[in-house]
Amino acid sequence: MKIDAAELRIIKLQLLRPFETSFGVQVERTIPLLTLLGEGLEGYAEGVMEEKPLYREEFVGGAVALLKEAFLPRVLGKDISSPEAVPDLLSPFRGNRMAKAMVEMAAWDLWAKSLNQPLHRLLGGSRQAIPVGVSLGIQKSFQATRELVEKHLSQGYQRIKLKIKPGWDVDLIASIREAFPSAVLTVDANSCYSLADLHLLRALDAFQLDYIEQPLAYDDLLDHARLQQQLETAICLDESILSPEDARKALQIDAGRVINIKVGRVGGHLAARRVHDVAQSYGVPVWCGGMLESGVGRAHNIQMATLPGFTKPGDTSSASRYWKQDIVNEPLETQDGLMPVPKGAGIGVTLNRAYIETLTISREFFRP
Ligand code: OSB
Ligand code: MG
Repeated sequence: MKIDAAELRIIKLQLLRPFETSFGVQVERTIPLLTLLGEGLEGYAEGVMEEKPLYREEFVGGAVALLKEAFLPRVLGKDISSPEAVPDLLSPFRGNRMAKAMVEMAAWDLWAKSLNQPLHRLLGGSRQAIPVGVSLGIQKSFQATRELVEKHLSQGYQRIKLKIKPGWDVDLIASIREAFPSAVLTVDANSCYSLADLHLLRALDAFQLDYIEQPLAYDDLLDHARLQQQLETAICLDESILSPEDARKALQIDAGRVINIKVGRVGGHLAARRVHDVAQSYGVPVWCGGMLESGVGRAHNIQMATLPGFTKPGDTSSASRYWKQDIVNEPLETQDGLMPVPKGAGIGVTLNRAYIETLTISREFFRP
């Protein structure tokens, strides 16, 4: 498959409502949207990095600079045997997996389209629909949180994940657990605690949480292992896992017992599948996380989540929870807690070009 050209757009998309986590409040996303052109077809991917490095180190400006100056020049005009060749082409450059993932994921979409196959079939997934939960941001009150939980449970979501931060944790969870004794509940701290908070994290053991997501530092495995030893609840790693090697090391030292796989965070589909395989070899369940993606990233995530090890409900909930209007034409909506896998070739969604035009901040075209 020959990659002839690329288009890189930056679009801004307003969230329907603010999304608050321990690292800040998000009201919109600035999304780098990459199109790779080849074989008379187009492959799409979006970047999952934030505008500022609040989640991990990557950020939109850095990704754009790298794509232009380093990554796209390595793939444009190349004839590759499959998308599995893309990570090798980019491997001289360290880190920056979210930016690399954009190239790799767009190449997978293009390749699957060139074979007229849905992407999940090429990745090895077979499910027609994937189980999903929701990630609920920090609300104004416990009452508001209870109402939101109630609403999403009644919509059929199979798991409720609540964002927590110091001062918005044990009492909140006690209140939610009391109101919903049998709901599948989890919490996500986005790295806001340390081992000094052991008493508090141990207090969460009382609420039958399915797991506690990323309680400690974004770049830590060792303290997570020390914490896991002292908790009954499983730790789920998100920020800490950037590669299959990270996953292997984490599971080897029991730093967690669940992994949140974000295709964008680990460098693309090949790496995500390898993280999945490592987890399977340790008997550890995985689920597909999200970064408030538009329909392009969401469709990629859904394709990956069809692999057999994705046994826990993921975060890829209905697009209509995030946007008044999505940038793709196909609705990505859950039914009874299940997200149907798009049926078309590649990622299975098409762009709403007229709408994207109105959201565009900048656009550049690249040739070899
Ligand atoms: O930690 O999983 C996270 C959103 C932005 C950044 C990090 C995270 C999240 C979410 C929401 O939890 C996931 C989603 O609904 O797409
Ligand atoms: Mg998380």
